[in-house]
Amino acid sequence: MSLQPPPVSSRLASSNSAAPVVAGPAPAVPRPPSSARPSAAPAPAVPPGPPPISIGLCGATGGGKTTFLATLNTAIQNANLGGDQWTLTARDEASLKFLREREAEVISGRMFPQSTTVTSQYQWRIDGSTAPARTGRFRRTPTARPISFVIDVEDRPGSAFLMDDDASFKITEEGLKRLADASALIFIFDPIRELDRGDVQVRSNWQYFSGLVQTLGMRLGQLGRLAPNGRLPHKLAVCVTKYDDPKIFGHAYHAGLIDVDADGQPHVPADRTNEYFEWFCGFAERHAQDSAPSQFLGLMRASFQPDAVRVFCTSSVGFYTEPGKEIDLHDCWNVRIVDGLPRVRGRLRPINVLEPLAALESKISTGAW
Ligand SMILES: Nc1nc2c(ncn2[C@@H]2O[C@H](COP(=O)(O)OP(=O)(O)O)[C@@H](O)[C@H]2O)c(=O)[nH]1
Ligand SMILES: [Mg+2]
Repeated sequence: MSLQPPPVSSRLASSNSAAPVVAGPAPAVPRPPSSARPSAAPAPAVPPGPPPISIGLCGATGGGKTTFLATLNTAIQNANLGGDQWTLTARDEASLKFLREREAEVISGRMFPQSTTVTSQYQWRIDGSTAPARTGRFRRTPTARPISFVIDVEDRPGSAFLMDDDASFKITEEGLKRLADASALIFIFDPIRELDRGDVQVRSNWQYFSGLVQTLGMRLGQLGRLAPNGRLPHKLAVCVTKYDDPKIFGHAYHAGLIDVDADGQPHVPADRTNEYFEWFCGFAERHAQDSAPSQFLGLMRASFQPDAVRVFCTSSVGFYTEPGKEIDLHDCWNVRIVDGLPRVRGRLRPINVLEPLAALESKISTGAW
């Protein structure tokens, strides 16, 4: 394995230690399934099974929300190859169609999903176990716990989260209600947006997050559903994604924030994700010439219960490894540009796609992440 670090082109920020996010004692009860569906079609009969956990999938346009969903089944199959035992089952035709079409597109076609223009609702049942398989992803869990849950998630255009009358896509009243009623939010934080926006008028991740948080706060406050300390009641997984991108990876590696795991894939250790996020915000602020990334951190910490937030370092495509060889850290970007468009280069190896969902389920069902 070539462990020589990739070159670094600019100075690195020093890493700050972040307060660890610890589990709180009180488990929240999953909300009952919402009867609302965005389409005008009559709601189908609810299939038997565990009650859905309603998850609001949020984040800026182009951040990787649809890719995250499109790679979920591959994440599950890869975890099974590593010793876990998970199944993913679509609960309705639309969810099945998305799974089959997007997976074929990204695996066989090596294409990323087209940009999302309408809102679609999906429900997938996930069954598995945290059994401490020797080589499995979830091997840190001391005792086995059978897991069975349904995620109920909507994929919508990112501009919806600006909550702005001028935005190109305006969220419906029903969509807003579903986000307010959701047990959990997943916010896909797009680091490339921060690095590329420069001083042009491209909105930061913080503006999307702020639109979402402020609007939900007002809505839930009006309904008397904020926590006694004024915070939102949701569990929050912030997926800081695309860390595979060469604009970030070499810098993060040199900052000592990346380990190469037994599976040969570079990971940010699970107990250092807050540190990674803080490091990235400092790094990005030198490119962006404003303080939006730090504003994001501040808003994240102030708007949710401290034990209700967890940061994940996600790459939906993972890292490239030449078949039959070990990873070359100088040449491991799993994306290549063909005719100006990004294409998946090799085998798909999603990192921290299944994990945030399993962690949210655990937090909601047991009170512990
Ligand atoms: N490097 C890298 N790029 C990604 C990843 N996921 C998505 N992308 C890129 O981000 C683009 C937008 O992704 P998409 O899922 O459509 O974003 P959405 O608008 O939030 O749904 C894709 O076309 C890819 O170029 C990832 O894991 N790594
Ligand atoms: Mg999308």
